[in-house]
Amino acid sequence: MHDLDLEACWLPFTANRQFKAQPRLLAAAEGMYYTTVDGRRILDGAAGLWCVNAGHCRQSIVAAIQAQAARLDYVTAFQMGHAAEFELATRLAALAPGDLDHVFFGNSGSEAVDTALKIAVAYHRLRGDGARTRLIGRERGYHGVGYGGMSVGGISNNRKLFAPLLPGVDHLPHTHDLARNAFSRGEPEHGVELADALEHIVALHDASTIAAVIVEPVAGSTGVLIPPRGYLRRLREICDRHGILLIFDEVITGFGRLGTAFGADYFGVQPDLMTVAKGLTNGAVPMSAVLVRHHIHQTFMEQAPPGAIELFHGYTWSGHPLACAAALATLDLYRDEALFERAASLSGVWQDAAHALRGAAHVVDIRTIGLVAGIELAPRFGAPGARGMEVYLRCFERGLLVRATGDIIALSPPLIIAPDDIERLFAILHEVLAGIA
Ligand code: PXG
Repeated sequence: MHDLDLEACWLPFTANRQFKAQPRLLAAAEGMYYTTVDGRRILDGAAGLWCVNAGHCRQSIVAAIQAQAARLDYVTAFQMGHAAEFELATRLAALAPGDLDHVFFGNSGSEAVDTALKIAVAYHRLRGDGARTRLIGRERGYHGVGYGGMSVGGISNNRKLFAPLLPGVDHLPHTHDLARNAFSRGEPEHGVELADALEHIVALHDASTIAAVIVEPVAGSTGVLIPPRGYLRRLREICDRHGILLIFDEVITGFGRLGTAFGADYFGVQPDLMTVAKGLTNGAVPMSAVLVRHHIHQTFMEQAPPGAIELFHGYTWSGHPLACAAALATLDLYRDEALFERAASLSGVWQDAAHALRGAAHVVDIRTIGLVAGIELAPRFGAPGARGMEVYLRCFERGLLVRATGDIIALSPPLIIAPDDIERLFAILHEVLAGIA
């Protein structure tokens, strides 16, 4: 590897100069572990990046991709199809809660989000409610990096250099409340009233101008922000009262992360549209999807003249055969190994282990839900994020992959993690925390 030239590749969301001075290169993966180019094993505490829910390089997924690549490599999804995309859509519709019974395929979470926002605005327009164009996101929300997702997103670093963003976007306040909710298990007790901010936005702009609200059921990227008890239900009620569509961005919470198929199931709240990606193919091939409720899809089918295209939107790789093959094999694994149920039954052990870090050096909050944990550290004076980054780097040296976002360590292992790996993971993290300033 000494002759590998790192210069030309511009890595995303990465300190490129620091990385290239001290690169971390992975060569292989299996089950719960990566192997580095120099042969070290790394326990995957992040499921890659919240996506490898069934563990790495699962044989049935590998075989399905290989067979599909040899049989039928590519089919345009425009006025054309292949069996796997229809089969996959049917299975996703059956897995999804309520009447989310139509599925539009994309290739990334960002594309799914932009697709969902476009469907929401177009739906109102088709019904003759064309003034409903306003989109409501949330502070600290992450919905990918397209102009739509970035605009409804609420992370300043992701937005500030790229203006002008979409006009007509407002944000709900985030729900993070260390003073009242520190060290919560599951949904924190305080903060349901934060959903009422939507009523204020409605009062300001009038409901007749608002198309949709988009939130992550649990905000992942900004450090595991779990909704206060009753919060999502109240958002749903306010949306219903005012004819506003509710979009759940389940790119992270989908496919068992919370011990249920989707976050909507965990919280018992029905969204009108749902975006998924990541765990859909176990990370093996890029793919995303938007799931849409029956009446929304029906509106498009009824409004366009017979023979006309109903939605002028789509991607060259929508429903790509390799992605469909990977997704079908992934859904089989989730079902056959009962991985969502496994996540639910392991969740107690996982959360106990996470909360046992209470009192460890620098830890100011631990929050857990399903097979997720957010460990918030006190920032170093004058250097926010530095401590989180050091923990990330030290963990990697010690053979553990975590995700650091600012000074929050996010943990989200593959759902196949065994109790002894849970113990190992937190033991490494504990030692690392004890060893840094
Ligand atoms: N929505 C949500 C909720 C996400 O978590 C996206 C959309 C965008 O997906 P794509 O496939 O376009 O990347 C995401 C992506 C992190 C991290 O540090 C999380 C994501 C991306 C990058 C970093 O937790 N999630």
